[in-house]
Amino acid sequence: MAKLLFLQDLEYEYLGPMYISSMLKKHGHEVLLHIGNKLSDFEQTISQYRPDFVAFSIMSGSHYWAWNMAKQVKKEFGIPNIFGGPHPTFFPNFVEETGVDVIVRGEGETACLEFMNRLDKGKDFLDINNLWISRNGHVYRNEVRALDNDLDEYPFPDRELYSDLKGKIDIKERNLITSRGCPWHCTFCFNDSMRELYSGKGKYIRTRNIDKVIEEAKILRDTYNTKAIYFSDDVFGLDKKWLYEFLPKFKNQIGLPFLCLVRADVICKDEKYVQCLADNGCILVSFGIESGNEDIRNKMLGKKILNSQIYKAAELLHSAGIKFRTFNIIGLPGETLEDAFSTVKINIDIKTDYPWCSTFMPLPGTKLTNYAMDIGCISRDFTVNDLTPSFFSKSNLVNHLNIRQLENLQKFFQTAVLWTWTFKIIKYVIKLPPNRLFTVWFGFVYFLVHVRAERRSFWQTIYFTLRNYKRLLKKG
Ligand code: B12
Ligand code: SF4
Repeated sequence: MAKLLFLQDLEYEYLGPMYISSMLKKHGHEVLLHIGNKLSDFEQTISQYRPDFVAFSIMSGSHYWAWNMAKQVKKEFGIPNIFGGPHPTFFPNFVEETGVDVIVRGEGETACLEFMNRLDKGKDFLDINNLWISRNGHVYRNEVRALDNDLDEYPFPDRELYSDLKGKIDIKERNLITSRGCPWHCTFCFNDSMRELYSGKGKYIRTRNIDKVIEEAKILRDTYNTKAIYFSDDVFGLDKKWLYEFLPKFKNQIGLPFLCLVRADVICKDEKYVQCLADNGCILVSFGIESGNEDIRNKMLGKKILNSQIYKAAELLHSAGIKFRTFNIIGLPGETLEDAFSTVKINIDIKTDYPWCSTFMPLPGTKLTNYAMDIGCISRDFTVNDLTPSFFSKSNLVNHLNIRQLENLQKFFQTAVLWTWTFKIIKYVIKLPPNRLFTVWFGFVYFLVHVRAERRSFWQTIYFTLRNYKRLLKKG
């Protein structure tokens, strides 16, 4: 039996580590997760538990903290580290950074199990697929293995992994995933790169067995006192036949309200879809508008959704009584103020219940970032380590017309959409230099929208925000 200790800064249940953990525990290994901020928060657990490796699940922008922590753990305790998640998947050269030992690319259940089995048997692991290993100045790079075709072979995510959070934060609503993969090719999304990574390595889109999903939902409801389920599939119900069989069963056997992610074109191509969501307990859907300018949305972002489809989808959702949240991006390469205003306008027109907006996050290597480099608003030597830690903090674009005003508009986006009379004033206010007051105002409105959209408890969300504020917005 080998021992793994996940360290995490954000007080949030990540599905990735929970999937890894259940797989490892099923095969007799030990896994623990501890949430904290400074080394001193972890010292006692590390000394008592003595893991073989410390593990981190990381995203680009938020990887600095993990990297720093891994170095400190190694220095103080001599314990090596392993990193997984989107950041090492898409930026595997992270393995070359000081102090990094092992990274895992792509889906991690089987790879991590093989790794732990080898540790347990005292065998070397330099040749395990999906793993890149840094040792004695040399990097061992292994290919990704074929995707596991049957997601039902995985045990359910290990919800006990986050027992640390019990009583600390409000988890009335839990994430559950019914499928993996997405067939679209939006240029700003990880799916495009993920599909490329796995090209020729098996079926990319996989859907779980209906009864297994129901069984997992039952556990969430009965054992974990879950009050609502967030289906966190990239696009929920891609397979309509599956969906129309699943939802009535979900309503009859589980009866919990649910939230999900959809696409405006999927909604309006089939009226039965919205009705079926509404009839079976859907309380909120979220979908991406990204930009109000159709050319930006479709030519630059590859979204392939028309304005008319967005208007139609909103109409259908309003009449079915389902509230919706829209995702938007401001500060896209080459975007003018007028383009950004059109994004605000379309959200006002369709009466979005919960607008959401970030600045554009230029992940190096994506088509969109290459375009930003081509038109000169990001320097050619921009690396992932230059990213601001959050897409709510500051735009990474330089030499871009009106970028400071666009950055300010992101801070006032929700205000302008929800209280439309402010839009005219905001157009003037954003001409002022970015400042702390704007950030504080953004934080306040974001908080209100979040609490209402996800039906979070007001006080527990305040508590969470205060505890995690720095971690969300600062590097390291
Ligand atoms: C839910 C979610 C969040 C949640 C939870 C994060 C999480 N990791 O679960 C929250 C709200 C915290 C979040 C925040 C952010 N997110 Co987010 N989020 C997602 C989302 C929608 C789902 C994640 C999920 O549950 N996937 C399902 C599980 C099963 O997959 P997984 O997490 O990838 O895990 C598998 C593998 O990666 C691997 N693995 C993961 N961890 C580990 C660890 C080890 C040791 C091993 C061996 C393997 C391993 O094995 C797992 C099982 O196969 C994804 C999109 C997506 N569909 O993945 C974006 C996504 C992960 N987010 C993304 C980003 C950029 C962010 C932010 C960094 C944005 C920002 N700059 O502000 C912030 C971070 C803020 C902060 N300071 O922490 C990007 C990451 C891109 C990248 N290159 O890193 C994604 C991919 C969306 C996108 N833009 O395309 N996010
Ligand atoms: S539809 Fe959504 S999940 Fe799919 S590629 Fe586009 S942005 Fe990504």
